[in-house]
Amino acid sequence: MNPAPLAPFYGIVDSAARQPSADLARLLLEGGARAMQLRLKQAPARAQFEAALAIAELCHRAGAMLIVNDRPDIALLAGADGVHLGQDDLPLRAARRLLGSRAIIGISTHSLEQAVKAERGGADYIGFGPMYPGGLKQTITAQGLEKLRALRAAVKLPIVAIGGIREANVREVLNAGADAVAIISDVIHVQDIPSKVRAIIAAASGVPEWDP
Ligand code: TZP
Ligand code: MG
Repeated sequence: MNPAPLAPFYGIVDSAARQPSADLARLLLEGGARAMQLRLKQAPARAQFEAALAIAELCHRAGAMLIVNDRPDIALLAGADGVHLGQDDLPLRAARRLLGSRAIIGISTHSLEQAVKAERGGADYIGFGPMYPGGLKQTITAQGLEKLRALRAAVKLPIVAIGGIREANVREVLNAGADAVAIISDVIHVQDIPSKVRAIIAAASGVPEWDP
Protein backbone atom coordinates (compact mmCIF):
# COMPACT_ATOMS: atom_id res chain seq x y z
CA MET A 1 0.00 0.00 0.00
CA ASN A 2 0.97 3.63 -0.35
CA PRO A 3 2.52 4.82 2.95
CA ALA A 4 1.31 8.36 2.32
CA PRO A 5 -2.03 8.03 4.10
CA LEU A 6 -0.24 7.02 7.30
CA ALA A 7 2.38 9.72 7.27
CA PRO A 8 3.50 11.45 9.28
CA PHE A 9 1.08 11.70 12.19
CA TYR A 10 -1.23 8.84 13.11
CA GLY A 11 -3.76 10.04 15.64
CA ILE A 12 -5.37 7.78 18.21
CA VAL A 13 -8.85 8.31 19.59
CA ASP A 14 -8.26 6.61 22.91
CA SER A 15 -10.62 6.30 25.85
CA ALA A 16 -7.92 7.80 28.09
CA ALA A 17 -8.85 11.21 26.64
CA ARG A 18 -11.23 13.46 28.55
CA GLN A 19 -13.39 14.28 25.52
CA PRO A 20 -16.04 12.05 24.01
CA SER A 21 -14.42 10.15 21.15
CA ALA A 22 -16.10 12.05 18.29
CA ASP A 23 -14.99 15.37 19.83
CA LEU A 24 -11.41 14.14 20.05
CA ALA A 25 -11.57 12.96 16.42
CA ARG A 26 -12.75 16.44 15.36
CA LEU A 27 -9.86 18.08 17.23
CA LEU A 28 -7.32 15.72 15.62
CA LEU A 29 -8.75 16.44 12.17
CA GLU A 30 -8.74 20.17 12.86
CA GLY A 31 -5.02 19.89 13.62
CA GLY A 32 -4.40 18.15 10.33
CA ALA A 33 -4.46 14.44 11.18
CA ARG A 34 -5.20 12.41 8.07
CA ALA A 35 -5.04 8.98 9.65
CA MET A 36 -6.45 7.90 12.96
CA GLN A 37 -7.26 4.84 14.96
CA LEU A 38 -10.29 4.35 17.16
CA ARG A 39 -9.06 2.63 20.31
CA LEU A 40 -11.78 2.16 22.90
CA LYS A 41 -10.40 -0.90 24.66
CA GLN A 42 -12.95 -1.24 27.44
CA ALA A 43 -16.07 0.01 25.67
CA PRO A 44 -18.92 -2.38 24.86
CA ALA A 45 -19.25 -3.40 21.20
CA ARG A 46 -22.31 -1.20 20.73
CA ALA A 47 -20.49 1.91 21.92
CA GLN A 48 -17.46 1.10 19.77
CA PHE A 49 -19.69 0.60 16.75
CA GLU A 50 -21.55 3.87 17.25
CA ALA A 51 -18.31 5.79 17.76
CA ALA A 52 -16.79 4.14 14.67
CA LEU A 53 -19.81 5.08 12.53
CA ALA A 54 -19.69 8.71 13.61
CA ILE A 55 -15.91 9.03 13.31
CA ALA A 56 -15.73 7.25 9.95
CA GLU A 57 -18.08 9.90 8.60
CA LEU A 58 -16.01 12.73 10.10
CA CYS A 59 -12.80 11.25 8.75
CA HIS A 60 -14.10 10.61 5.27
CA ARG A 61 -15.54 14.11 5.03
CA ALA A 62 -12.06 15.42 5.87
CA GLY A 63 -10.28 13.06 3.48
CA ALA A 64 -8.78 11.13 6.39
CA MET A 65 -8.73 7.41 7.02
CA LEU A 66 -10.04 5.55 10.01
CA ILE A 67 -8.62 2.34 11.41
CA VAL A 68 -10.46 0.48 14.16
CA ASN A 69 -8.45 -1.20 16.90
CA ASP A 70 -9.00 -4.90 17.64
CA ARG A 71 -12.34 -5.35 15.85
CA PRO A 72 -12.52 -6.21 12.14
CA ASP A 73 -16.28 -6.72 12.45
CA ILE A 74 -16.79 -3.18 13.71
CA ALA A 75 -14.41 -1.79 11.08
CA LEU A 76 -16.43 -3.50 8.35
CA LEU A 77 -19.87 -2.55 9.62
CA ALA A 78 -18.93 1.08 10.31
CA GLY A 79 -17.33 1.60 6.90
CA ALA A 80 -13.88 2.23 8.35
CA ASP A 81 -10.80 1.84 6.17
CA GLY A 82 -9.24 -0.97 8.12
CA VAL A 83 -8.29 -2.57 11.38
CA HIS A 84 -5.32 -2.62 13.71
CA LEU A 85 -4.55 -5.98 15.30
CA GLY A 86 -2.28 -6.98 18.16
CA GLN A 87 -0.51 -10.27 18.61
CA ASP A 88 -3.39 -11.73 20.62
CA ASP A 89 -6.21 -10.46 18.42
CA LEU A 90 -7.83 -12.27 15.50
CA PRO A 91 -5.18 -13.48 13.06
CA LEU A 92 -4.32 -11.35 10.06
CA ARG A 93 -5.65 -13.99 7.66
CA ALA A 94 -9.02 -14.11 9.37
CA ALA A 95 -9.33 -10.33 9.32
CA ARG A 96 -8.33 -10.28 5.64
CA ARG A 97 -11.04 -12.82 4.83
CA LEU A 98 -13.61 -10.63 6.47
CA LEU A 99 -12.44 -7.25 5.18
CA GLY A 100 -11.09 -8.08 1.74
CA SER A 101 -7.97 -7.08 -0.10
CA ARG A 102 -8.62 -3.33 -0.16
CA ALA A 103 -8.85 -2.91 3.60
CA ILE A 104 -5.83 -1.62 5.49
CA ILE A 105 -4.62 -4.05 8.12
CA GLY A 106 -1.97 -2.95 10.59
CA ILE A 107 -0.25 -5.34 12.97
CA SER A 108 1.31 -4.39 16.32
CA THR A 109 4.75 -5.92 16.59
CA HIS A 110 7.29 -5.93 19.39
CA SER A 111 10.15 -7.71 17.68
CA LEU A 112 11.76 -8.11 14.30
CA GLU A 113 10.43 -11.65 13.95
CA GLN A 114 6.85 -10.52 14.50
CA ALA A 115 7.29 -7.71 11.97
CA VAL A 116 8.72 -9.98 9.27
CA LYS A 117 5.89 -12.45 9.87
CA ALA A 118 3.29 -9.68 9.54
CA GLU A 119 4.86 -8.50 6.29
CA ARG A 120 4.93 -12.02 4.86
CA GLY A 121 1.33 -12.52 5.97
CA GLY A 122 0.08 -9.56 3.94
CA ALA A 123 -0.15 -6.74 6.47
CA ASP A 124 -0.36 -3.19 5.09
CA TYR A 125 1.66 -1.55 7.82
CA ILE A 126 3.51 -2.43 10.96
CA GLY A 127 3.01 -0.86 14.35
CA PHE A 128 6.24 -0.95 16.36
CA GLY A 129 6.83 -0.06 19.96
CA PRO A 130 6.81 1.02 22.61
CA MET A 131 9.62 3.27 21.44
CA TYR A 132 10.34 4.92 24.79
CA PRO A 133 9.51 4.21 28.41
CA GLY A 134 6.95 6.38 30.14
CA GLY A 135 4.02 6.21 27.72
CA LEU A 136 0.58 4.77 28.18
CA LYS A 137 1.58 1.14 27.72
CA GLN A 138 4.29 0.28 30.19
CA THR A 139 3.90 -3.49 30.25
CA ILE A 140 6.30 -4.05 27.35
CA THR A 141 9.98 -3.06 27.46
CA ALA A 142 10.82 -0.04 25.33
CA GLN A 143 12.34 -0.92 21.95
CA GLY A 144 14.43 2.19 21.30
CA LEU A 145 15.83 3.71 18.12
CA GLU A 146 18.40 0.99 17.39
CA LYS A 147 15.73 -1.68 17.09
CA LEU A 148 13.67 0.62 14.91
CA ARG A 149 16.66 1.05 12.57
CA ALA A 150 17.09 -2.72 12.39
CA LEU A 151 13.39 -3.11 11.66
CA ARG A 152 13.61 -0.50 8.90
CA ALA A 153 16.35 -2.54 7.27
CA ALA A 154 14.34 -5.76 7.55
CA VAL A 155 10.89 -4.78 6.24
CA LYS A 156 9.56 -2.71 3.36
CA LEU A 157 6.13 -2.00 4.82
CA PRO A 158 5.30 1.37 6.30
CA ILE A 159 6.21 1.48 9.99
CA VAL A 160 4.06 3.34 12.49
CA ALA A 161 6.13 3.87 15.63
CA ILE A 162 4.27 4.15 18.93
CA GLY A 163 4.82 4.40 22.65
CA GLY A 164 6.20 7.28 24.68
CA ILE A 165 6.65 9.45 21.58
CA ARG A 166 6.39 13.18 22.15
CA GLU A 167 6.65 16.22 19.90
CA ALA A 168 10.29 16.57 20.99
CA ASN A 169 11.36 13.14 19.76
CA VAL A 170 9.18 12.80 16.64
CA ARG A 171 12.04 13.82 14.37
CA GLU A 172 14.51 11.25 15.68
CA VAL A 173 11.90 8.48 15.38
CA LEU A 174 11.23 9.38 11.74
CA ASN A 175 14.95 9.71 11.09
CA ALA A 176 15.42 6.19 12.43
CA GLY A 177 13.09 4.85 9.75
CA ALA A 178 9.48 5.19 10.88
CA ASP A 179 6.98 6.45 8.32
CA ALA A 180 4.59 7.76 10.92
CA VAL A 181 4.30 8.39 14.64
CA ALA A 182 1.28 7.36 16.69
CA ILE A 183 0.95 9.42 19.84
CA ILE A 184 -1.60 9.34 22.65
CA SER A 185 -0.42 11.01 25.90
CA ASP A 186 1.43 13.97 24.42
CA VAL A 187 -1.71 14.85 22.45
CA ILE A 188 -4.61 14.15 24.77
CA HIS A 189 -3.22 15.88 27.84
CA VAL A 190 -2.89 19.34 26.35
CA GLN A 191 -5.51 22.10 26.38
CA ASP A 192 -5.20 22.89 22.68
CA ILE A 193 -5.16 19.59 20.80
CA PRO A 194 -5.29 21.02 17.24
CA SER A 195 -2.21 23.18 17.94
CA LYS A 196 -0.38 20.19 19.37
CA VAL A 197 -1.17 18.13 16.28
CA ARG A 198 -0.02 20.98 14.05
CA ALA A 199 3.23 21.19 16.01
CA ILE A 200 3.81 17.44 15.70
CA ILE A 201 3.17 17.53 11.96
CA ALA A 202 5.53 20.49 11.63
CA ALA A 203 8.18 18.64 13.66
CA ALA A 204 7.66 15.59 11.48
CA SER A 205 8.18 17.53 8.29
CA GLY A 206 11.21 19.27 9.75
CA VAL A 207 9.65 22.67 9.07
CA PRO A 208 9.39 24.91 12.13
CA GLU A 209 5.94 26.29 12.81
CA TRP A 210 5.31 29.85 11.70
CA ASP A 211 5.95 32.15 14.61
CA PRO A 212 4.41 35.61 14.08
N1 TZP B 1 0.96 0.32 21.83
C1 TZP B 1 2.26 0.34 22.09
S1 TZP B 1 2.65 1.65 23.09
C2 TZP B 1 1.05 2.20 23.14
C3 TZP B 1 0.26 1.34 22.40
C4 TZP B 1 -1.18 1.47 22.23
C5 TZP B 1 0.62 3.39 23.92
C6 TZP B 1 0.87 4.68 23.20
O1 TZP B 1 0.51 5.78 24.00
P1 TZP B 1 1.55 6.92 24.37
O2 TZP B 1 0.86 7.69 25.44
O3 TZP B 1 1.75 7.77 23.15
O4 TZP B 1 2.80 6.27 24.85
MG1 MG C 1 -5.50 -5.32 20.01
